[in-house]
Amino acid sequence: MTSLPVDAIKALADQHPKPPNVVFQYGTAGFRTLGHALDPVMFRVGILAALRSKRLDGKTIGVMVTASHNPEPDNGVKLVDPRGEMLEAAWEAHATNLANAPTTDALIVALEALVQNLRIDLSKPARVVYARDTRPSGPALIASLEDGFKAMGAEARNAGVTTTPVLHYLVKAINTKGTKDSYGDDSEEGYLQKLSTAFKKLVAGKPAIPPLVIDCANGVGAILAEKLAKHLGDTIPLILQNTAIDTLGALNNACGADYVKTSQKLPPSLSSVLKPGQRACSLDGDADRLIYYYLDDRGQFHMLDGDKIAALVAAFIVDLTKSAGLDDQIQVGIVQTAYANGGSTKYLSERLPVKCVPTGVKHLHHAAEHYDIGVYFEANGHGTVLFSPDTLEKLSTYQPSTPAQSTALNHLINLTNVINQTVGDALSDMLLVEVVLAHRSYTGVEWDSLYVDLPNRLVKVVVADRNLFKTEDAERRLVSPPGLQAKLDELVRRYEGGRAFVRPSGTEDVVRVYAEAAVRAQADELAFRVAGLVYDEVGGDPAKRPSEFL
Ligand code: 16G
Ligand code: MG
Repeated sequence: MTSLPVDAIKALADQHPKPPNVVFQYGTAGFRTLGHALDPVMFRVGILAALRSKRLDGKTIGVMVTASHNPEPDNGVKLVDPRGEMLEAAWEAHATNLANAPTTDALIVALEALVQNLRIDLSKPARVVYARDTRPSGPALIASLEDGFKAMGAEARNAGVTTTPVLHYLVKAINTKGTKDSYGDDSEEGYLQKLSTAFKKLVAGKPAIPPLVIDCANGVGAILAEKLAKHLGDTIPLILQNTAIDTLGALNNACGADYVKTSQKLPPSLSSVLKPGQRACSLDGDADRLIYYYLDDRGQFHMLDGDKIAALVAAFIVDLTKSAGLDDQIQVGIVQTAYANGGSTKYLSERLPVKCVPTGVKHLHHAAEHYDIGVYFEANGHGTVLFSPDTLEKLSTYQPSTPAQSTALNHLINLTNVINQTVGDALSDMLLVEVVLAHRSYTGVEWDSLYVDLPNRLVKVVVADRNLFKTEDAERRLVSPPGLQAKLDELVRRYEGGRAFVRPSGTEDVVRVYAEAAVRAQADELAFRVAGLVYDEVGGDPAKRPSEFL
């Protein structure tokens, strides 16, 4: 192919017309909206994925069809770059541009421009691998995506119904196959083997692990968790809950990681299952977020979120680097966002370098790459640990001088295999957490007591145009609308341990408010007062002002 297959594209594009008056945007999590609205977007994403592959010399590009923790009628799509990472930011704009081309002819013009501007060599091969979650709108959207591949003559591999992190794994495994950096066998089975083998080595010789309850959010995580349970055998008994992937409306409904984190509550479906002191965790709808929790003896709910996971894991890795005699050569660092609980930031920054970046995995991931070992987690439970290429090299060539050093070194090497380094992965993170708990002989109680969370509250304000809100300092301060930040500062000063920030959502037409304070009632009050300021600032109708905005 030396020029675009215009006729093939035209013929198929006409079957996926873009309706007028809708505007699509490739946001932090790709395109995301009601599933039935996405047909034209899928077709165009199929073409774009093929072009991205050609631009990168035929490397395999991933496409994941999911709307993660969103309710069932929503769906979405995102692209995965060759090393298993999020799509390069510059291409988000190209994706948005193609998705909004109003007609088939306009689409062709946009494609021609893209090929020319980016000097895409169309004679290169196009290779893609794609998957979807369990949403009912998935199969039709996959068919539209496949039309996009077909129009471009791409070599397309269907990975079926699987989790987002498995798709990221596959992309990296395919692109590293047969090289010295081979990431593992390029199949779901290869993924399960890799994680479970490393896990078994890491917990060998430790006391039996008590059963763990997993809330699968009635999503694709249920399928993978069941397969994983088989691989793990009796090394860790998994009790799978919320596995109703075929029940309409069940996905993420009153369950899953986002429900637990946002409502700070136990999913009602677990109330008759979970025993006091027992560990449980929730995955989200595509299994890339993880939140742990337990009930204490009085039945009170305690949440162990992404910040707690980061604290647990980072301290363990630091100890291993010390025991291995590598602490002067390998620096461990943390990456968080403004949503990290103030309690966690204090605890971590007294021990390690901590960087704060804007919300969204791509920001965390890239910042974590600057450390030898970068631990990144969003409070919402999305995160992973990255080992730099130098660190991996050091671990494989280092000569330990004592048996204790050798043991610690092996643990570190096994950790690099249990951790999915391409992206946050609920099942991989779950195994990681279980390894640390087993090594430390911790229950949820000891883990929880690493530091105390400040009471906090999230509120959203529906606004006509969230783009009026602009932030700086990793979203911790507003620069626009002018003057609003000064009002917030004035308000926050009145609350002990108070902290609050306002940012436009990257996934919904709302502005989000986060507040924390030394005591619960104050955190709630601060959040609602800030929400009230935001509401008034944008000229919200006083008659419709939510009453809780004080
Ligand atoms: C997306 C992001 C997640 C972020 C969330 C914030 C990815 C893969 N996912 O789900 O990291 O926490 O958006 O949503 O980047 P918001 O902008 O609506 O608050
Ligand atoms: Mg998700």
